[in-house]
Amino acid sequence: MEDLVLIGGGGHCKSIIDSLNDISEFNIIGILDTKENVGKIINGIKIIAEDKELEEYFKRGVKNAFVTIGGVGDNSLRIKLYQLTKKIGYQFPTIIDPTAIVSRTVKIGEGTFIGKGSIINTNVTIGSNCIINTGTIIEHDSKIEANCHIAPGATLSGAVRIGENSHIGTNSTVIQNISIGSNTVIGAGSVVVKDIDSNEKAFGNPCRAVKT
Ligand code: JB3
Repeated sequence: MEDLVLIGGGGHCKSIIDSLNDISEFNIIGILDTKENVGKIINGIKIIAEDKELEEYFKRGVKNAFVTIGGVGDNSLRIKLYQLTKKIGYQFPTIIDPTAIVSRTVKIGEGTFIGKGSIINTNVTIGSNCIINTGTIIEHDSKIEANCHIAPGATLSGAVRIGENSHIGTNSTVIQNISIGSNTVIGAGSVVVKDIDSNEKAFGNPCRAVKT
């Protein structure tokens, strides 16, 4: 098994460790987190160091990393850590929970996590460093760009397009052929029946952008 270092030791990290335990493809050498958390044990895995040790671990031969910080709405820290880690030379696996149903025709970028019970139908494309969280449904021909978080229970119907860095809230519904732009947050439980632009915060049924 190849060595793997996780970055961020919170709730989302626990979800990913749980999936990795059922995949047994990687040897998790430890978690990197902030100074005050070094030494803590998260689902049986130790927080071994701060981010500044990433280069040292790479030099020692650890070639795989995974960003296990989640983020609800603001994923700037996820993106920063992903870019920093990639620059050092780390590779990022795609982690798919064994209970997810993923069509053979789906394309998934590096560093993306597909959570328990998700259903990803035919011809879907998902970019890098995304979170497709527990129990989501992504229907045929949908396209999700990099750094997106599709939160638990969200349903995207056919040919939906989500721009990069966007967050689709827990249990939201997006009907077929809808486009949602980049850097946009869709609030939990929304029903999206019309396109939503980039850089918006939107919520409700029907989902409407709010002036911030
Ligand atoms: O909604 C769901 C199902 N999950 C949420 C997930 C998507 O996002 C979850 O409920 C949380 O809202 C969030 O999960 P996350 O990111 O694990 O949140 P939290 O439990 O607060 O853990 C964040 C961890 O990142 C903490 O251990 C922080 O100390 C750590 N952290 C903060 N800044 C950092 C840094 N770790 C590293 N390596 N580097 C940092 O700069």
